[in-house]
Amino acid sequence: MYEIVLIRHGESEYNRQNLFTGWSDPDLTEKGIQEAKEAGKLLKEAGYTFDLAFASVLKRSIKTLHYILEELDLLWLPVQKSWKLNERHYGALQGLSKSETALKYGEEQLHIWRRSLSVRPPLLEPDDPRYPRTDIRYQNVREGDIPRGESLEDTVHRVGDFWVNRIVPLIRKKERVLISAHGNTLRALIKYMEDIDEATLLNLNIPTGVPLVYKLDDNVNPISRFYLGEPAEVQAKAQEVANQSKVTE
Ligand code: DG2
Repeated sequence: MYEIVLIRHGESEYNRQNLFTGWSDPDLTEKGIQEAKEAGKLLKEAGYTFDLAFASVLKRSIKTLHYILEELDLLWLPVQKSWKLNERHYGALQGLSKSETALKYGEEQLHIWRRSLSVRPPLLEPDDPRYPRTDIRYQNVREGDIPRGESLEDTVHRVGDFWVNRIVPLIRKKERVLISAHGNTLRALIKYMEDIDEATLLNLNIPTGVPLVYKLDDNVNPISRFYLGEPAEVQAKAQEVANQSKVTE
């Protein structure tokens, strides 16, 4: 039996302002830093340690990992960063207010854009400054692979591919792995691993900065998952994420 720990980064500046983030690269807020440190403390208290960690190439994921590793006295740990763990690309919604978008298009449409499996957001135009083709961190990514907006299903493909080819072989070698990623990257991974139905997926909200532990069987298939931390607090944090679709938020 194996175990892996996943975490969504702590609160970012865009989360605080309730803006669609995707591949935008805002920093952590002070609260986000505290959430990351708290996650590190929880992991330490529960006796977790790691051999290797993963992050996306976005600073909220990288810094969250750094604060966790600092709490665990594991700052020396090898870290692999990949764009394949980036947040789902939110297309032309990136940078817009979620509550103002709900006001303009309705809460139902907003919920579909945020939580459905196959609906893509409005796509970025290729000449949009938010299209990251010239961003040096993506210089080795094939142009056709750089998204202009993704459905969760699109994200499931790239994250699933990364899981199977880059992470599962390490787990089989008994490497203890920690992954610092994003709300929809983790929803995509959960969808990939458990093949949960769309109704469940629509209501699956990942709180910021709370470690999510997966128990895996000998074939690296999931047996169970649970959050570390006080269940009522974790539930309240997940509900906060759900409420970001509301006009009044
Ligand atoms: C959020 C998730 O991503 O947003 O892209 O706005 O995890 O990087 O903060 P994260 C974003 P929702 O899908 O919850 O609206």
